[in-house]
Amino acid sequence: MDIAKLCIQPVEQKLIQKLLDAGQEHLFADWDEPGVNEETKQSFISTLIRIDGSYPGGLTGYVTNARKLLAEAQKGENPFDGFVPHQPDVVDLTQFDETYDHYEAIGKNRFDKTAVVLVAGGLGERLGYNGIKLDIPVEVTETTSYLAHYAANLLAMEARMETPRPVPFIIMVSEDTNAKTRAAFENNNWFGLKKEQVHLLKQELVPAIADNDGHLALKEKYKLVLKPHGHGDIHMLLHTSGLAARLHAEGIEHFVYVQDTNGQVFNAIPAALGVSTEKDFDFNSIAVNRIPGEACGGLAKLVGNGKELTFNVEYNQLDPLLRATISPEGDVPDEHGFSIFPGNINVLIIKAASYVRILEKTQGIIAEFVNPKYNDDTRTVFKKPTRLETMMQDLAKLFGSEEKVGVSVFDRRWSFSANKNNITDAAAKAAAGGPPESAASAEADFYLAGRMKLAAAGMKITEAEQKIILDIPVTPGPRVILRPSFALTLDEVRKKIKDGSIAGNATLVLDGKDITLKNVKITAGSALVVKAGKGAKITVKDLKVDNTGFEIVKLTDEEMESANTPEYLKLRGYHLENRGAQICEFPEPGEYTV
Ligand code: UGB
Repeated sequence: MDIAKLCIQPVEQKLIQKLLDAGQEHLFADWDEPGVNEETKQSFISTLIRIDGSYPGGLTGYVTNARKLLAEAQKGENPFDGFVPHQPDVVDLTQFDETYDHYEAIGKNRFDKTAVVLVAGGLGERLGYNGIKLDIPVEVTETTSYLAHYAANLLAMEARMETPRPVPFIIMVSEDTNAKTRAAFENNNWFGLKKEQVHLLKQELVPAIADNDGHLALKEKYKLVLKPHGHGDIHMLLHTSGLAARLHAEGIEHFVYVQDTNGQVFNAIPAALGVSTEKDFDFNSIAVNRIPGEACGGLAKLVGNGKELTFNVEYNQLDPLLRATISPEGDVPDEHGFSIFPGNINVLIIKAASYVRILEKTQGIIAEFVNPKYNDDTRTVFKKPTRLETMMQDLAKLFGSEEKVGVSVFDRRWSFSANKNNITDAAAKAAAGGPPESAASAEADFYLAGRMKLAAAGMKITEAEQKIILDIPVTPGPRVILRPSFALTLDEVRKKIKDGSIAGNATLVLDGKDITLKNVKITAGSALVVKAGKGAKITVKDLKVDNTGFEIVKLTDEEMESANTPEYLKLRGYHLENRGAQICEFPEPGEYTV
């Protein structure tokens, strides 16, 4: 192909020449003669230009990185050769004790120096939902979406600051999720947030690679095969957009990273921020006790080769590492039934100063890896094109001995219950004894966290009997929702709730800052919903709530099949019906007693 004859811009000619020099002639081989398929050619070149601009080092940098990583992969080297895993520096926050209160008290004063980063570029193939996961309701008592729930937490954080300032909310989207995420904000008046505090950063796909020589794969003439680069892109985007450095300069000291469907995450954030602050951790991973074999990485300190590094060993690499070192039987349970190392739930708290420095040094390209599936032992031919990937938690691999890397372990269902699996897979996981991580189990755990808060305040809880819905076990009640506006810490819950009881399938929803409950008894199946607007002070005292409440109603086979049933209900297999809940709403300022 004669580039000079192509009717394109100099910058495009330059890129094509660079690609030719980098051994990518096949991309331009057998092109049609000038005048034929010009639009398709132009669109192909535009794609190349776009990807070249979005990857630090450009497309040729990507090819160079790919060749290096593919050569290493071909040798089949063990990335952990010479390292032995040890327990990381752990702060145990699995109990609501003095230590927990201590860290929460520190963390709640740090909200004005915190930015929240949500990675939401994933399509959620395991869940198979026909929309963005952020739009799925985390609970169907009031049908609050994950995004609305996260936004409410940010507003509640702001409301607790001495000098309120909006909490920066950075959301990574992808081509798959961009338009719908924007629409969710626009259709809901930005969930009460200020438009300027929300930063949507879009990750681009990267080209797939056909072979060990780093040839970019073509789907057909003039069309690359493009694939996601993984959640680690968030670091690159925070660097190339200049946002991390700017927010740090504006006073942000910690970035908190969360995933798209974890309704529990803000329960743990205040105490974890307290840990990061007091221990001066540069990198703090929120973790849970891990069940052996589950799709959740293990956090370990790897010691060897003159180094000591604490990071997540991804679930597919953990068993071989353990077999080769400290546990010949592999990823097996300890005496408590848990895996040897705490489980990574990909909730990270990173100190802004160290983060910005590391981003500068690396251009935000964090520990890329490649995972080709080879045709045979010669490791020369791939079954299908592969691509470079990154995982956000791998940033920790760049934190050396000068930095402090630690782990804060929380009660699992208090801090993590994701909605990742479709009903069939979730049922299989439950049958195998693991967490189903489905819409129903995530919702049940959302209510459980509410019960844990009530119990910490001294309320008497009697749980409902377990129900099996679509082969997934759930504890249906009491369904307790303490909105972030009501309380963000255990200390706040304890100050606002005294005595009382709640039982069985009962429901309690508290929404608003100035609500106090004294000796409120909610009988099985009954429901109390209290909502306080700005300036409304409500005291609910010595009240026995005994009504027909909300009822969980299983969807019939017909409803499960029907196109009229919302997909978020089909993911659960039930809906909730209000049979006579006591709903007390006080939108106007004033003092009220119920
Ligand atoms: N995501 C993106 O934003 N962009 C992408 O390209 C891909 C994903 P998955 P995964 O929760 O237990 C992680 O697919 O990667 C977002 C950890 O690596 O749900 O299999 C996506 O939208 C693992 O150690 O998870 O596993 C979502 O918000 C363990 O912690 C997030 O990235 C595991 O999560 C995670 O994507 C877990």
